[in-house]
This record gives sequence, structure tokens and C-alpha cells, in this order.
Amino acid sequence: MAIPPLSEQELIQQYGPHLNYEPPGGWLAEHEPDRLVKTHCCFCGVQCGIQLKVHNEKVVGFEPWEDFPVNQGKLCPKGVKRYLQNNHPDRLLHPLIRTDNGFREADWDDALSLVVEHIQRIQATYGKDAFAVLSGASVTNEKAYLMGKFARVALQTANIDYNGRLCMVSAGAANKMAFGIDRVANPWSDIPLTQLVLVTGSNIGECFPILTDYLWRARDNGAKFIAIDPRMTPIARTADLFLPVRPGRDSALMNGILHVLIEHDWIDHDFIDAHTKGFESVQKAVAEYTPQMTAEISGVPAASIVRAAEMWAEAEKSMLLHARGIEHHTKGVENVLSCINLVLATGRIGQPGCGYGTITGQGNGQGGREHGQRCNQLPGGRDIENPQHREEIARTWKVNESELPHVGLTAVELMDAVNAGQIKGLLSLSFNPLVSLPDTKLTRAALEKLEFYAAIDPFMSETAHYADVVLAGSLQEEDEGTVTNGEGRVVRIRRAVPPPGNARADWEIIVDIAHRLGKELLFPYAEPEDLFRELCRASAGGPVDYAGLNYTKIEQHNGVFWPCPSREHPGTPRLFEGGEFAHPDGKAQFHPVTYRPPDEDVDATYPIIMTSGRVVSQYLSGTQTRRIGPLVDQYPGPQIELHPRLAEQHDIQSGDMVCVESRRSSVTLPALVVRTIRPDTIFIPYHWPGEQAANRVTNRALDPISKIPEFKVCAVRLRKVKAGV
Ligand SMILES: Nc1nc2c(c(=O)[nH]1)N[C@H]1C(S)=C(S)[C@@H](COP(=O)(O)OP(=O)(O)OC[C@H]3O[C@@H](n4cnc5c(=O)[nH]c(N)nc54)[C@H](O)[C@@H]3O)O[C@H]1N2
Ligand SMILES: Nc1nc2c(c(=O)[nH]1)N[C@H]1C(S)=C(S)[C@@H](COP(=O)(O)OP(=O)(O)OC[C@H]3O[C@@H](n4cnc5c(=O)[nH]c(N)nc54)[C@H](O)[C@@H]3O)O[C@H]1N2
Ligand code: SF4
Ligand SMILES: [Mo]
Repeated sequence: MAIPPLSEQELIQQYGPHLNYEPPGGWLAEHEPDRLVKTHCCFCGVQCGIQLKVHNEKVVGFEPWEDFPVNQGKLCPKGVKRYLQNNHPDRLLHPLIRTDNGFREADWDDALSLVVEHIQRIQATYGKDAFAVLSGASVTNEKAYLMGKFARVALQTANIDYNGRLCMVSAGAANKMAFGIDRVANPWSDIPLTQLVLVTGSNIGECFPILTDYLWRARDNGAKFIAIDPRMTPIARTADLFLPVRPGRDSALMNGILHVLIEHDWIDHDFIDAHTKGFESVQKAVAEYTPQMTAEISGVPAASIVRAAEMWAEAEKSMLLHARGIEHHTKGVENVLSCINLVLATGRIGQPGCGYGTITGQGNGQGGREHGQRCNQLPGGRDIENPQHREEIARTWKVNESELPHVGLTAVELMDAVNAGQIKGLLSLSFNPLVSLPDTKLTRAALEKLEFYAAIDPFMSETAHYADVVLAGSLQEEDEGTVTNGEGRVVRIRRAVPPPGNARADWEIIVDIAHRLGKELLFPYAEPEDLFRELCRASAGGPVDYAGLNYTKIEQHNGVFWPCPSREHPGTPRLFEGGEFAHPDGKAQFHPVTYRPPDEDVDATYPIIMTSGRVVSQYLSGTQTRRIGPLVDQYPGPQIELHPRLAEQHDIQSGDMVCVESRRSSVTLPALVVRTIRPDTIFIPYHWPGEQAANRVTNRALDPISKIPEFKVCAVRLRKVKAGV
């Protein structure tokens, strides 16, 4: 007997948005929402406001949130499709325990008992630090704070770090060194007020699509625009001046631009004298970076270097913005310092339309690096080796200062310590290192050596496949909390729906483990707001001060910028007004930078530079966005971008399969021949795992200060494997 097919109505009921097409009448017609929840996009650091449409306790769509000032209702391709991750058939609905026959579903009591048993066994056998924690910056401030406290108080391990170590740390370290504080100096609403925007190492159009709107508004007001990138990115195509820098040469290029400014005396002596220290050393350092020498190192024509300096000088107000393009280097901190030197020497900071900033990447890239989940940090941006900071936090946490661990290993070093057998156990939250760390082979070898690994994730990430226990955690829309966007604006994340099935809110899982470790009294939280209250208290008087914040105030003002030290304080959208910096003497510090080559430069055997990054439709290691059909359609798999001249040399055409080999391993992917990239450079987006992973070939060398890996430069050679069809 024929089985009757499902009707349109039944299909919709059964599969909802996963049908992946718009039914006649649209989703709205089928799913009159039960409620709209004002919250924020779960992806990048712009943290666009969005209203999630909820039907039957599932997120089924979205509406723009036009009153939220950052994006005023606008959303990018990922923002409009993000709702498709909720209620996805791949969502983890139960804890999973590894058996000889794969994973089995478990209840929470069994899963968490096993976690606690292994934590206790490993720590008793090998010492406290042998159990490590890796956390993430896609999670709320509340969770970031909890993870730091959990590691130091419940586990008493020094070894906790986070995936921002792959992201924001070069800029963070340089900002601390130069300004005494790690936050973008201006709100984005300053961009339309400026006369010149210089963007280096950021593909804003694809990575922060909504910020493009601020650039357009600046252009509408007459601003000029300079872009620096080895690739002519979508925004670079609209630039007044484009400097196609050779990857890994930014400190030389910035020194060269400053050299021209000093040569013509286009600098701000009054500002330098009144508000900074150390200018002479920078003046000396850039003296040799003539346009000619800078051109030879950077691959940018000397005339363009001079033109960049002229345009900077001609503008009365200017802003310099950068992202990972200059930061993902073994000299990431130096690259950033060379940018800051340019800004300080010309006094272009601390005024409306005049300023500087790194563009924060992850959704909570800013807050994620403030509240103590970094290996060298305590809440409020405090230093874990500073005796006074340790005392302050020990008091808040009601523990003895002597019990607080000291500085631990950074994320990549931590994985290396796993590989070396020093760390035996790992708990991870919102981190997928198998895809996101450089040199995949090494990461995989390390994961295989762990005696015990527990991963908390809403999806089965590639790294979670290596876990002994996978704990079904929550998506951003399934928990209350706050995040701090790329401007330093603390915004409210609302719980739209509960976690599905037996999945639990991340913070509940961590608190449950802490209780099972006998620390009930030190983790007395009933809801995320309890955590936020404690976080604000813990931050009081620290370098990152949230003391005056609470949920109501944040909601009333569409977000509040830190520092916000008291209830009456309105928050601080623009830093350094009046030339007042955050070092104790109020002055900014210049740092001389001398160019040095990348850790792995090209040679006769590996003659081509490989760089890596992103495409607009995919997000980070892809755990979420590779599951969203329309985003997969937009850019189904990684391709190797290369210039026609390089392609011709290797007889390669678009679609041919090309093997890229480095000293570590190789990856074979289809070629995409484009005129927008330098002929000596190839680019591969890194969002895919396994055989398609860009990180099979990347270099694990670290910046000596920030410990960020050199994702943006390694030396490779090419081989055509197969002609395309
Ligand atoms: N669509 C999308 N958006 C995202 C993300 C995502 O995964 N997908 N991730 C978010 C996160 S966490 C981050 S960190 C940001 C990253 O944002 P971006 O830093 O803007 O993005 P990337 O693609 O990593 O790199 C930016 C640019 O650096 C250039 N570049 C490479 N090498 C060099 C160099 O040596 N010098 C200079 N000057 N430029 C160089 C690349 O060609 C690229 O265009 O994006 C955020 N937004
Ligand atoms: N080659 C190369 N490699 C790179 C980069 C590059 O440019 N080139 N960029 C680097 C950068 S800038 C970054 S930021 C890293 C990012 O690398 P990762 O941080 O490893 O990437 P994510 O995809 O954010 O992995 C986070 C995991 O968090 C889960 N997750 C998301 N939200 C939540 C939540 O609320 N709770 C829980 N429990 N889990 C959640 C996701 O499902 C995913 O499995 O990659 C780095 N790697
Ligand atoms: S710009 Fe960033 S925050 Fe805004 S919708 Fe796109 S991914 Fe989400
Ligand atoms: Mo990032």
C-alpha cells in the first residue's frame, strides 16, 4: 500500500525551518510567533541587535531591532540565518559518554560523576596543574568570569586559557603597553565624524559587514579611505588608496609612513610633549625606513607610502583600525605598536572622529578577555602576579591569596604541554582547537594523548570527537547574560528559549561540577545575574571596571560602555579625552619597533607565502555555520585564492585541484584564480576541518609577548594535482 506523502502543512510542522526553503506565504504565515525576544547576534564582535521569533519554545525566525543603535536593524548574511542553528537536528540533547562502541547517551549524574572522578584522579596522581581548562570568547561575560573562578578555586589549576589567545591578544598586549588599557578607544559612531579612515589587515566587508555601513557614512561626509591588505578585499576596492602589502611586513610599512610624516614635520609636537613618553626612541627607530627601503621590504610602491603619509597629514581628523591581518604574527604586538606610534605621533586620538582601535573578532572577544579566563589574569583585567590584585580577588572569592594559582600556560603552549605528556586532563567550553589551532597534526596527536577530556558544546565539534565525555551545553539564545561588543559596550543577551532535550545551560554544568568537587559554598549561584553581580563587584577598582553596571541599566541604555565605576556613572564611550591615558602618570608610551621577518619566510623550496582568514558566510571553526544550509550554499568549501600570474606559472586554472605543501603537511583544494591577491601570496579560508583544513599547513610559531600563532604567514609550494571538471 502506498504511503501517503506529508502535506505541506505536515512538512512544516515536522521539519520547520530545516526545510530550507520559504513555503508559500512565508514562515511568518505558518508560524505566528508566540513572542519576539530582543537580543544580539551570536556571531561577530559587532553584536548586532536582533529580535528572535519564538514559536512553541523554538526559535523560528527573526525580525530587525531597529532601535538598537549599533546596527539599526541591519544584519549580515550570517545574522539573518543564525536562527537556523536553534532546533537544528544535530543539536546535542544529552550528555554522551565514550564506550568501546562509540558514544552512548547518558544522564547528567553519570556524566558529571565521571568528570569529577577523573579530575580527582588526575590531580591526585599528577598534581593540580595536570588538569587544564580551555574556554572561549563566544560565551557571555558571566561564563567567562565563572570559568576563571572555576579553574582557580574549584580545580586550583594554573592552566586555564581561552581561544582569544588565537585572536585578540597581540592587540590587547600592545594597547596595555601603549595606553595602559585594553579597549578600542572610540565608539564606532565616531567613524562617520572622521576625515580619513585607515584600515589595515581587516576584511571589514566580509568579517564585520555591518561596520561597512559606518565607513560608507564617513565617505558620504567626505572622508577619504586607505586600505592595507595583501588582497584587494571588498572594502579595499572602494579605497582612495590601496597598499597591497606583502604579508608579514606591516611594522616596516608603518615605520615607513611615520618616517615620511616626521621628515615633513607633519607631527603634533604639543600632543607628544604633553601626553606621551618615549617619542625620541621611535624617531630614531624609523629614521632608516625611507620610502625606498620600506618599499623593498613591504612590496608597496614608495610613491604609495608617501601618498599614505600625505593623506594622513592632510586630514585633520583620522582613525586607524586594524584586525587580525596585522595581529596574527610572531610580531603581532610590534605590528600593533607601530600603528599606535603613528596615531600618537600625530595626536589623532581621544577626540570625536579621531582615534584608533582594533576590531574585536569574537562575539564576546572584548568581555571574554577581561574577566579572568586568561592564564595570566584575574577578574577586572587584573594581573595574576600582582600581589595587591591577588589579595583583592582572594577577598571577593573568600579564599586565601596563597591558594590562588599563579600564571599558567597559554592556549597553544597548553596543547603542546598535553602533547608532551605534562597535562593529562582537559575540560573545554566553546573551543574547537582541532580546527582552529595551527599545525593540525600536532593538535590531533596531543588530543589522542589525553587521559581524560570533557567538552561542553551545543554541537559535536571535531574536537569533541576526541572527548571521553561530551556535555550538551547551551547556545547563546538559551541563556541570560551580557557580552561586551567591539566598542566596549556591555549589552544584554536574553534567553529566548530553554536548551532542548536534556541539554543544560553552560553555567549550570560548571556550577554543578564545582559543587560535586565540594565547593558548594564558593559557587552559590541560582541564575546568571548572581554571577554578573559578583563579576561587577570583583571588577571594582580594577583596570576593567564594571562596578556601576546592572542588567536594568544595560537594558535601559541599549548597552553601557565600560569603565563604569559607579551607579551614577553613565559609562565611557570614548577613551583618552583630553589626552588622559590609563598609565599611572596619565601619559601614553611610545615603543620603538624594528622590522624583523616572519618566523618562516619564503625560500627556494617553499617560495610562496600562504595567508589565511575568513569568508563572509562562514564563522570560525564552522561548527555552527557549516550546519546552516543557505550559508553552506553561499561558499560550499574552501578554495585557494591565487593570482593569474602564479596560476600560469603552475598551469593552474580555477577549479583545478591544487596541493599546497608546507614543512608540516599539505592540503589539496580547488583553485580560485583572482586578480585581487598579490602574485607572491595565496589565501585559504580556515573554517573547514579534516582534509580541507587550512591549519594542516600553518605555522605554530608564537609571538614572544602575546603568544598568538602566526596564522597569517607561512612558506608553501604548489602542485597541480588534477584538472577541474
Ligand atoms: N564572516 C566571518 N566574520 C567574522 C569571523 C568569521 O569567522 N567569519 N570571525 C570573527 C573573528 S573571531 C575575527 S578575529 C574577525 C577577523 O577579522 P579580520 O581580521 O578582518 O579577518 P581575516 O580574514 O582573519 O583577516 C583579515 C585580512 O588580513 C589580510 N592579511 C593577511 N596577511 C596580512 C598581513 O601580513 N598584513 C596585512 N595588513 N593584512 C594581512 C587578509 O588578506 C584578510 O583580508 O572576524 C570576525 N568576523
Ligand atoms: N588558519 C587560521 N586559523 C585561525 C584563524 C585564522 O585566521 N587562520 N583565526 C583564529 C581566530 S581569530 C579565532 S577567534 C579562532 C576561533 O577558533 P575556535 O574558538 O576554536 O572556533 P569556534 O568555532 O568559535 O569554536 C567554538 C566552539 O564553541 C561552540 N559554541 C558556540 N557558542 C557556544 C556557547 O554559547 N556555549 C558553548 N558551550 N559552546 C559554544 C561552537 O559550537 C564551537 O564548537 O580561530 C583561530 N584560527
Ligand atoms: S555583523 Fe556580526 S553581529 Fe552583525 S549580523 Fe553579521 S555576524 Fe552578526
Ligand atoms: Mo578571532
